Amino acid sequence: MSTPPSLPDGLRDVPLGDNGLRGWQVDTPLCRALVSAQGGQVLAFQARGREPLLWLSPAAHLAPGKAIRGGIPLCFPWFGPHPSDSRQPAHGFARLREWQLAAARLDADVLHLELALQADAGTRDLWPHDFRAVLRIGFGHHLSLQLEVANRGSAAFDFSLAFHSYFPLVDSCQARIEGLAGSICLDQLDPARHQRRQHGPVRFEGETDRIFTGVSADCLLLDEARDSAVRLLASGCRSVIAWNPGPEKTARLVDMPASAWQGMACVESGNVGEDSVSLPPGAVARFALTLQQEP
Ligand code: TA6
Repeated sequence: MSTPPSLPDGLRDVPLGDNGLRGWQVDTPLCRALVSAQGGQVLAFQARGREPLLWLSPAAHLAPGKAIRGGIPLCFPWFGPHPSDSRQPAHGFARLREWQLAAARLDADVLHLELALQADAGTRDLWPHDFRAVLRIGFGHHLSLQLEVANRGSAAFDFSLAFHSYFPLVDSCQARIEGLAGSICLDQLDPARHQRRQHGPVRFEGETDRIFTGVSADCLLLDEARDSAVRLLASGCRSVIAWNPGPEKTARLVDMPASAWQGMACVESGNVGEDSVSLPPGAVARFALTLQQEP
């Protein structure tokens, strides 16, 4: 295990909850943020003079091996249920594993973190491939993430991924996503799983779970009740997922208060389903997301 880097000004190692999780508190002239070592998961981000960018459940589990509901969970190396083994964790294992701090630096008040996760016996039991994943996060006026996946094995492997971002809303029933009109959509709630074309903006009317593939993955989440928006600028990503659990599903989620569905929505950027990635041996793939609050 390499020696962790020294922490620059604006970065502190902190406990998360009281079950042994740890993470880092970011506090710079540009922003404050909180990151969990488990999952390399940004839990909170607030640029100076702005509203919080991300939503974190007040009932989120903060315990080893349990997914943390909120912020930006990283779904990797699969999205959704495991393709063939229902015993496997949903959305892959990356959000459940501890990522190592590989580098940290403060540059012109922007704090840059580099977190790494690489294959070990535990991951190979779940997914028999040698990989190294590096998550680079920039904390400035905006929040930016880059995931780099390297195939360190001798055979190609396929994976899917998503930055599963949770955003706060004044009222999810008065919110919409612009930028997906005309895209092909797979409604996860449609038993027939028919693909259809999205007409107009995506709205959250009760439980909403839609996967858009083959898109540019840039879109805008508008919070109409607050007249504000978050622009998602993605590169290397061709899928967007829109999710709100609605009242019935939320009532079944122990880590989410019953009314919380009205104050949040997920707009996720990645490569899922037919956009999944095949990575040859020795190759590296990069996926990036920048979140900009507007106005
Ligand atoms: O991204 C949408 C989705 O796949 C939904 O189907 C729902 O399961 C959501 O992710 C949350 O998943 P999680 O495992 O974090 O509870």
